[in-house]
Amino acid sequence: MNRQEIDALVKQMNVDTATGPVDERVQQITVRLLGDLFQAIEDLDISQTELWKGLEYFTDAGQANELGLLAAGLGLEHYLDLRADEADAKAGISGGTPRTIEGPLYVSGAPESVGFARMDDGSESDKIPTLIIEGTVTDTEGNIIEGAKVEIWHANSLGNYSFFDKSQSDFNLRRSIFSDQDGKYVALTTMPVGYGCPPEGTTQFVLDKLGRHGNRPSHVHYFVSAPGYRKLTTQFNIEGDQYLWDDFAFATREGLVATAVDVTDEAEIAKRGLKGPFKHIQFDIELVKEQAAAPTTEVDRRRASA
Ligand code: MBD
Ligand code: FE
Repeated sequence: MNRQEIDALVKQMNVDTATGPVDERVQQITVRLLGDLFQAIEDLDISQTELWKGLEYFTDAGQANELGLLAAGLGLEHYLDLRADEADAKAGISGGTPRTIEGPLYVSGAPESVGFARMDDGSESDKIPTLIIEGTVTDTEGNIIEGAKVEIWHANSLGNYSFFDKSQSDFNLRRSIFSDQDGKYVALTTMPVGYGCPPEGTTQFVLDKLGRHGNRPSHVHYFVSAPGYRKLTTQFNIEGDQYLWDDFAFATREGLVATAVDVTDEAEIAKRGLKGPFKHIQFDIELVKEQAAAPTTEVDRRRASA
């Protein structure tokens, strides 16, 4: 079949057969995606068996709750960031901390505090280095922003995230810190280790077919929001990790690489109320003012809440 015949067929089956109210947008997208799919079946001569294997794959991936992970691993989520950057540029918006993907492992409802939070539950304190993350939230002119909500989440020493990993305590390594009167936030936590896709999972199954690994570098996620500013979704990825520029989710970007500095100075350790050496990461955040013509940075997607 040629494209004209395909489009006519899809229209006949999914437009002309309407007998009730139509959601025009859903109809438009459905017709387009089906036409593109039929065209791909033609072009690649996709067999019936291959088609059913594909549908069965989505059943399995959905049942395993891995479709969000798949979207990250296939580059769909990063592509949406590149599109959002492009839309911003077109609207004349520039500056601020770069965005990068949310990923599939955010959980809402983390404990809140002002200025400072300890994020870890202490269960890995003797296994991995202590990490202090701190920074200042400002606008793009360097004016401090007090009361910005800095939501932070990261993995433990095994690359696992609480809630999804039921062996961890509730909200371990997840906190919401409001910037203080100096615009500052400080998080006392443990060094994250990079995530790896479940080796027997549905995402790794596809990555294997593509000859790809399913690893991320060590990283820390952020949502930053403040009244009058555009919500920022970002992460920093940590210098020195072998996957820093080989991230299966394509989230590492210029401007989002952080260096974990070893602090061994006794006075510095004492000042922090710690017992031994720690690692320190400075991650300052610049928010862009909300403006009338700006594309929204809020994304409505299903998220876990606890
Ligand atoms: C992660 O921790 C993550 O950030 C992404 C994008 C995908 C899988 C695990
Ligand atoms: Fe992550």
